Amino acid sequence: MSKEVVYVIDVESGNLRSLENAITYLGYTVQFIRSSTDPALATANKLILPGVGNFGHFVNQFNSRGFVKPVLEHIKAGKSLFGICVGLQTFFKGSEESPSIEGLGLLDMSLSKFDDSTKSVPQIGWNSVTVPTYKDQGKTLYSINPNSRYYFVHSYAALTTPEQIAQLENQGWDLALSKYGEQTFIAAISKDNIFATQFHPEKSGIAGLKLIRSFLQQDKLTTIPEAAHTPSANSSNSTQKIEITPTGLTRRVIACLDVRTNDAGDLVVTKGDQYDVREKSTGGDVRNLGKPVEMAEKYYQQGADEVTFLNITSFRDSPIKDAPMLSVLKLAAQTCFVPLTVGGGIKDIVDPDGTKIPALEVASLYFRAGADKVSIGSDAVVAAEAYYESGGKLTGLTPIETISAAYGVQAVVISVDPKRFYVQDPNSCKFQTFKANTKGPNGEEYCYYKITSQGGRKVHDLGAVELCKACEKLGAGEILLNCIDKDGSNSGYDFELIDQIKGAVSLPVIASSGAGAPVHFEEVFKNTGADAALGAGMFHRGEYTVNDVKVYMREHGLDVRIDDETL
Ligand code: 1PR
Repeated sequence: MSKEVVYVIDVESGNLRSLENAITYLGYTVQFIRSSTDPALATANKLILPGVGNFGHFVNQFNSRGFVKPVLEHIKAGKSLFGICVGLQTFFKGSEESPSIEGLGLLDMSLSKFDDSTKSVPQIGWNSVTVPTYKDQGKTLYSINPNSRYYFVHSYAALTTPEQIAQLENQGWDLALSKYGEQTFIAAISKDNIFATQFHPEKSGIAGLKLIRSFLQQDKLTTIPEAAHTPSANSSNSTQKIEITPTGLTRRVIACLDVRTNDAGDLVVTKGDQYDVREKSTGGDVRNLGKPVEMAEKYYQQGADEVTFLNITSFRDSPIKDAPMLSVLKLAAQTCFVPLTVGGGIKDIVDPDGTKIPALEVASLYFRAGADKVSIGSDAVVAAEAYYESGGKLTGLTPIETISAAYGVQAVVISVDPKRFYVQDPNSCKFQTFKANTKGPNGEEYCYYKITSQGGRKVHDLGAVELCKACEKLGAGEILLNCIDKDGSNSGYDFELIDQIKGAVSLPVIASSGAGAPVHFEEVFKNTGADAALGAGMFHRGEYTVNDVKVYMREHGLDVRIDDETL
C-alpha cells in the first residue's frame, strides 16, 4: 500500500528536516510545497506550516511567495492546517520582533518578548502545557498530554492576561497555556480546522510524535492518558516532593559526543581528560568509545533531552570535506526526536581549491542535515576579540551574527573552553576575577578564566566573562560552558565558573566538564543557576545511563522529563 502524502509548506527559512523525519517515522511521506503555484496547495486536505527563526523574515517569505491567499482559502474551505512555532506566530496580528510586519491576524493579538530580568531568554527547554476546556471531560486536543513535557525554543510569545484568554475563548479559540517563569503564554491554539503549537512536537520525543500523529489522523479530541510521569513510576522513593522550577522548565540533561577521525580513518566518539583523547596504555591511539550515530540513538532512547556532536579536530580540516559529520547528523536526525546540536568548524572557510564558503553556508548544511543548533568555538573567540578591538562595534558579518540573523539566536550556541588562572591582586588583572574557594599554587586568593581554542592548545588574551558578554551582544543564544581543568575528571562541575558566567549574561548556560556520577547533576542544579547539564565520559564508558541520572535527580526532588510513554 502506498503511503499517505503529507503536504508541508516550505518557505525555505529554516530546517524542516526534523519535521520530515518525524512524519516519515510515523509512516507517511512528505511533499514540500515551495510555491503558491504548486497545484498540491489547492488539493491538499491537510497542510502543515512549520516556521523557525525571525518572525519578520518568515512572514516576508510567506507573503512574497504568494501563500497568504491560498492558505486563507484552505482554511475557509474547512481543510486542516497545523502551524508550528513561527507557523503559529504567523496566525497572530504581529510581533514585537518585527514591528512593521503584519501576520495573518486570525487571532486579535500580537506577540511580545519574554522578560529577561529574572530568567534566560530565549526560553530553551522542556515545559508543561495545560490542556484546554475539554479537560473536564477527560479529553484533550490532539493528544496534548498535561503530564508530558514539550520542547520550546523562542524569545517571543503570545503573552496573555486572564482577560485576553477569556476574550479569545469567547471568539471560539481553544487555548493550551504554558508558563515561563511568571509569564503565561499560549502554547497551542485550536479552532475548527486550525491547530498550532508554539513548541516543536518533532523535537518532543514520543509525546511530540503522538501529537503529530493525532493531527495526521485528524484525531482532534483524544483521551488524556494516565499520568505516567509521577515520581513513583521510576523511583523507589515516591514520597520525594518534586520541585517546581522557577522557570517551569525541567532540568535538561544533555549527552555530548566528541567526534573525530581515529588513526585508522574511522569517525569515532572519543573522550579524554583535559582534552587529551589519546590512550596512554596503547602508545597514543585515539580513544575509540563507539560509533556516533548508534551512540546518539542510544542516548535518545535513554531519555537525553538533547544530543550534542562536537567535531573536535575540525580546526585542522575543511568542514566541506567533513561530509562524515553531515551524514552523522542526517542519520541521527532520523531516529532522535530531540534537539541536536553540532559544533566544530562553524566558521568562514576557504576550501583547498580557493573557494570561499561563508560560515552561514556551512551552518546551513548542518541545519539541512537535521541539526537544530550550531555550536561555535574558535570563531566565537575571533569574533569577540574583534568586537573589543573595534570598541564594541557590531559589523553584522561575523558568523554568530549572520547565522543568528538567518536562523534566530536560539540556533547559535557558543562553546567556551576556559582554563583557570590565579592572581594575587584582582586590580592588577584586566579580566573579571572573583575570590576563589581554593587558593592558587602560590597562595593566590583570586582567579579568573582565560579562553582557549583549538582544543585547549591556544590560550587567548581574553577572559571567559568577556568572551560570553561579547557573544551575547553579537547574537549568540546559548552558552556551552566547558572547563578544561574539570574535563574528564569525574569530580563534578566547576560551580564557581558557572556562577561567574551566569552572573554576567542572561543567556541560558549549559554546564559541562566533570560529570562522573548522577549526584553531580543534582549538585550543579541545586548549587548554581545552570540551565542544563552535559555529560560525556560517564555515559560513553557505560558507567551510568542518562535514565540513571534522571531517576536519581527525580528521587532527589529535581524536575526532569522522563519520556515513558509508548507510541
Ligand atoms: O573550535 O568551533 O571548531 O569547535 C571545536 C569544538 O571541539 C569546541 O566545542 C571544543 O570545545 C571541542 N573540543 C576541541 N578539542 C577537544 C578535546 O577534547 N580535545 N572537546 C574538544 C571538548 C568538551 C565537552 C566534553 C565535556 C564533558 N569537549 O564536549 O564533552 O568536557 O566531558 P566529561 O563529562 O567527560 O567531563 P571549533
